[in-house]
Amino acid sequence: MVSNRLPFTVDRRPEGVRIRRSPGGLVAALEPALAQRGGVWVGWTGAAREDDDTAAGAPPAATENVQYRAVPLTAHEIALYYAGFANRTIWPLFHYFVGQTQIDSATWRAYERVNERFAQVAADASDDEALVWVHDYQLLRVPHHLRRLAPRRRIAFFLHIPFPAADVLRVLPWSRDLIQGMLAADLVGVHIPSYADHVLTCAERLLGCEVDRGAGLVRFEGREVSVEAHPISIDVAEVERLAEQAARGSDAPDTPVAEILGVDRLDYTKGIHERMLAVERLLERHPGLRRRIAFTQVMVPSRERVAEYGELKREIDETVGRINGRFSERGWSPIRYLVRSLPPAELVALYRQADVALVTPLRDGMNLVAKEYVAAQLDDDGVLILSEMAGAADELQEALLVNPFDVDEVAEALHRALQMPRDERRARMSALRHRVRANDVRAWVERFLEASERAGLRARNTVASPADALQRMLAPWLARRSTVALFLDYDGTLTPIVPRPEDAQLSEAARQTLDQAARTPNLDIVIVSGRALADLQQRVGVPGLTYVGNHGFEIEGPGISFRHDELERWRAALEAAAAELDLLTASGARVERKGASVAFHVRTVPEGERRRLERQAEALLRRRRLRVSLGKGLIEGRPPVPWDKGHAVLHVLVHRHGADWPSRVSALYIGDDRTDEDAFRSLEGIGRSIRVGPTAGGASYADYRLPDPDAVLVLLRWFASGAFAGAKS
Ligand code: ADQ
Repeated sequence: MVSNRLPFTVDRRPEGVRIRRSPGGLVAALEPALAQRGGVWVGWTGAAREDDDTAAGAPPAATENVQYRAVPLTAHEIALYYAGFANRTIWPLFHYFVGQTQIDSATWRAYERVNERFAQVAADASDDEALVWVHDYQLLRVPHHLRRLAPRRRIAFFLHIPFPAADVLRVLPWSRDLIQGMLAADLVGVHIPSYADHVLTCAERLLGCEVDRGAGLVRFEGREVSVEAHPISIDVAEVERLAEQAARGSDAPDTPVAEILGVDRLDYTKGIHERMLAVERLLERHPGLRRRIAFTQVMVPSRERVAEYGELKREIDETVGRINGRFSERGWSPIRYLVRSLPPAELVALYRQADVALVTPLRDGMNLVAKEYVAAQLDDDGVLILSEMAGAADELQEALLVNPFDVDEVAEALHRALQMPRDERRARMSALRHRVRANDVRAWVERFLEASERAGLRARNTVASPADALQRMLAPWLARRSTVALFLDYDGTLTPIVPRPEDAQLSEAARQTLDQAARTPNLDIVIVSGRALADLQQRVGVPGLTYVGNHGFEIEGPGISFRHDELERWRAALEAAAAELDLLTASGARVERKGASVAFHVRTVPEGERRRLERQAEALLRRRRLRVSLGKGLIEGRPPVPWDKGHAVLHVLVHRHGADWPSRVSALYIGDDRTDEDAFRSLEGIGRSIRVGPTAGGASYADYRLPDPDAVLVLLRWFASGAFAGAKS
């Protein structure tokens, strides 16, 4: 189990540190399930690493079958990752508070770092037989990092808050990273079908994944990921037991005052303020109800580290004061207001006594208070007024459903609830109770675990070829145009990366496929490289193809022969720089004259000397006013003209197919390297692109991914066979 918080809280008291188990149905359901199977719970203790008295930093000893592993966080990390990205960026955005969403790359980086650390602890605590269940919005990137560290782990993810529509999610600069993060799991669980739909749409629209809506599947990085709705529930038996006790305790005769109840974590998504206004509206419109109703709002303070929550508290205080000031009479105030956490027995007693529960979040993943209130109505009485923006509204259709933003509508629903005939109340409540009892939280845990098993097994059985999946995605796009222009980078795309560039040889299989492709009708193959043109032509050696060398400065192929104008002007500077670099080769460095550029290879230089040499070479190239780029074990100087692989690709397309090529040609670029990103970017929206291999840092302009040159070869074979043309029908 991996969750932001471990299932207990650490209280610091004068007499020492006290560890309390977290109350709540979820922990009560998850722990026994974990204990039954034997497992580890990974999470944060809630204390900063700096104030690490052993008890606060380290989790308590294992209980029965469950061990705890703490993920240490510094106060700075807590501020950025937890109070920052999780609670000021994801929380508001996923609840449709777009204007309140903070966009800050520093908090994003901290979130990524902390998620990586959680994944590391989870990887160390599990093996390939284990199922790792990751929880919630604080840990959306954990499946991604875990998959990288332990590719064969079975991973399930459950999101406890809403998953927003694609148009909302895309506001976030890191929206793709978040979806990719989740989709590294075998199963992604959400509360209700509309959230699952949003996940599928986001995977399709923001990542270009192939999606099977009927089956609830996303094909992502060669794996099939299930996306399913699993509405969470509560510990029904426990609520019923407490309600039973409460009933016995309260034998006071029916009071003439109708009790209305609100219970929430203090949070702006819960609509507490709007709810107060609805009570005010009720009293304005129906003066006869004065002295006859009492509204009790219970709130647990939460996230006190986040500034917005303090402001909200002040705002609610003021409104309660104003409304009570306006309507109170001797011996009666309309609003009673408790700010603290109540023990479960007291909370359930309040539920049991309340005639009406007002559960009106502006947006809520599920909302357990609604279900708890229903479960506590042992005599099937009481009315639930429920926001249609809560996930719970999907199941609890017999409640009075309201739009929580519409103060008039909520006031009218309250009025209706207070007037509702007993028969109607019982009919509605018994239907609701039946529904809640049928889906207890233990059943939810079991169902989710079974679904995870199924998804994990399927993921192991279907070793889907990533190239096959890509073909299916590309086919409809290819079918719209008559010709395909396929651009292929050389190193890392057609051949695996090797320690010494001079050893990168094209496999015989790849050469034969290229040879066949050169003769395929309506297929135009272009090989692109940073290598010198002559070197590239000699290495590939297939006639009839177009070759782009030197990052685009030289192009040759059927009907095209191009050298960038500026090349001649810079030839002397390039040669002079190369001659100077020759003088630095004593310790094993090597100079490569590539025609349009000069490369200085330092991979073979002893570690200790490398940095100094690199700095010297860089300074020397800059003195010659060349553009310097740093590769792995390599420094390169190029003419400082705005020309790169992206420009070259467009030049080939325009030269060969005319300026209006996009209406007739499907241009597809496959590359693995930073310099290929220029081409991906040029083709954004007018062509398509595929990045090969993992990207350090994650970000890429490419539309799709392929894992390695082998997968590229599979795709290339498909093109060479001409089958893409068949896709047109
Ligand atoms: P929360 O936003 O915390 O949960 P909710 O589902 O209502 O919201 O759960 C709140 C819990 O806190 C309830 O069990 C309630 O009894 C308890 N609680 C509230 N006020 C209390 C008080 N004053 N004293 C004691 N206990 C109190 C997130 C999502 C929800 C989703 C859950 C579970 O935001 O949409 O339902 O996770 O997935």
